[in-house]
Amino acid sequence: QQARPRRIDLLGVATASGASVRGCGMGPEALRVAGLVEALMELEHVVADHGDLRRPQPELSLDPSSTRLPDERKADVLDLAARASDAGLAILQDGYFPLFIGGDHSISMGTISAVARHCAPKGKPVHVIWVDAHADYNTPDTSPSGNLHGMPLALLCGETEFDESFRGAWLGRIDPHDVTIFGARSIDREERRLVQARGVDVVDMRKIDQLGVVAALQKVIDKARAAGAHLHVSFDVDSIDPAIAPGGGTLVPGGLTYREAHLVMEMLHDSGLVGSLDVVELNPFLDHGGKTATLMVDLVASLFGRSIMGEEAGPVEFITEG
Ligand code: NNH
Ligand code: MN
Ligand code: MN
Ligand code: MN
Repeated sequence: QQARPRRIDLLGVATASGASVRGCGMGPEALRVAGLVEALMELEHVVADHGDLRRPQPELSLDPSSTRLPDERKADVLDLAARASDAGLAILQDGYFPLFIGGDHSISMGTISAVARHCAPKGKPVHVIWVDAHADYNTPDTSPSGNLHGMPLALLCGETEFDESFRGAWLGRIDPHDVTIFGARSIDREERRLVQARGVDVVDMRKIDQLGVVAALQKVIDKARAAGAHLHVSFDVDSIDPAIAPGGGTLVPGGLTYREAHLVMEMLHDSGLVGSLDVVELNPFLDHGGKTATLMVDLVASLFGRSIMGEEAGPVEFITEG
């Protein structure tokens, strides 16, 4: 059980340049409108909102063929990742909890880079739990879509340099063995090969169904605790079942239920290991009246200590003996 209150530093990255569908650049604002800051303050945390990183978008001409070119979108992704990395590092070095709100999942190239840069000099291991319907472990060679939000984990794990711009000093790296993909149910063929070859831990939806979410997640928490790791949670809204979280551009059926998603956050809170969080891929344009945004605010509140019976109840004891 972590001590309260915490100082939480909110940083939006307002972009959809890594995604196939426009709209998740509005994600940070929707989370604020849904009451993110108020929910954290209600839990007695102190919140500092740094506002949003964004890139000025060049004016599109009336020529219908003139949409944003892939190279321009890539430049957006790289620039915003670099800036998110520097801003996140500054927050961590001040001793605060960075809460990154996207934006598409390409922003995690920067946010996790920040965590790696912060922890590496101190010899502190990092474990990343990537809660997502997808593995996001494509490279430009394996990606069927070319969308950069399908590639951040591969990049962070050093699969590819992409190009010169990725050799910048800003890029902190992580080891594929220090990553757990949780909730996956859509992995591309070549991507799956890569994930298996690198030994990335994949807790897919079938495993969650068979083991139950408690046992499946407890393994991840135990591993992170044994390593003495800083646990980074990268939460893609499409991990949740589309029936209750329609506000995403790449929905896949068969996701986490309402209570499974909350239990994940409640157990992560009780672990006391979580040091940083991403909430990504919320697309307010596709959401149904703020349903997904509101759900995400409630899930973040669970991660920061909201519980049904209040904190006096303490964490539930699990019977672990067989
Ligand atoms: N795997 C697909 C791709 O690389 C889909 C990625 N889309 C996501 N990832 N939303 O979380 O294009
Ligand atoms: Mn993702
Ligand atoms: Mn996804
Ligand atoms: Mn290793």
